[in-house]
Amino acid sequence: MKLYYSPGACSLSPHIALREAGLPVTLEKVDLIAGRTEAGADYAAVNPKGYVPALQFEDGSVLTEGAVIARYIADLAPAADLAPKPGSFERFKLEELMNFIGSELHKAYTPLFLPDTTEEGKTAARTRIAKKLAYVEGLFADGRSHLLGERFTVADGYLFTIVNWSDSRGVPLDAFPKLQAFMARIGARTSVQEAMRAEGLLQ
Ligand SMILES: N[C@@H](CCC(=O)N[C@@H](CS)C(=O)NCC(=O)O)C(=O)O
Repeated sequence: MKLYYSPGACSLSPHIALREAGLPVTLEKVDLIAGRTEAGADYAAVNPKGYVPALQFEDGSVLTEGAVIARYIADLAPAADLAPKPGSFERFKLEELMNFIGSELHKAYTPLFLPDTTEEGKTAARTRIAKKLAYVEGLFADGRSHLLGERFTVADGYLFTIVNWSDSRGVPLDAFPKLQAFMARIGARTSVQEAMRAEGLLQ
């Protein structure tokens, strides 16, 4: 399998999942502005949507949408226990989280990456993000260490990936101590350290 990624982008989430699953993968960096991969290929031929991540299989088929790729990886490696059993209520709680992170949190950060967002637009985005992070902080109110309880799932890797943008995008986390502790906990995992190192984000 080959994961098309951009350093520190949302592709870090399936990258973490692949390392947690212990699945062999090659990485190919994408220049999102030029629309080319580091091997010089036209990235639109891999993912016509133009964005990362994309996971390509030996037969050439491609899976896109990070939240879906992460769940696919979890189901490819059931022994790694990265997601509850398909069809179970717990699995739907995972789906609920993945959908929330993908459609609400992930996309709320997007204006902070766009060159044409005004200062007012950025302030409004930070206000919207803070509301969503307050909801996430509440999920940890019962003392749980991970989103679904005490074990790591692909939702934790996805949440870590998105909230990890906060510092560089001027999103304060001071009001969310439990979320900060979660970020430190997930950031210390071997899979996360390895993935970040491989993307050139850590020494
Ligand atoms: N719905 C997609 C969105 C992916 C996405 O927003 N990717 C960003 C990086 S985090 C990107 O590649 N942006 C460049 C672009 O849209 O051209 C998913 O969840 O996988």
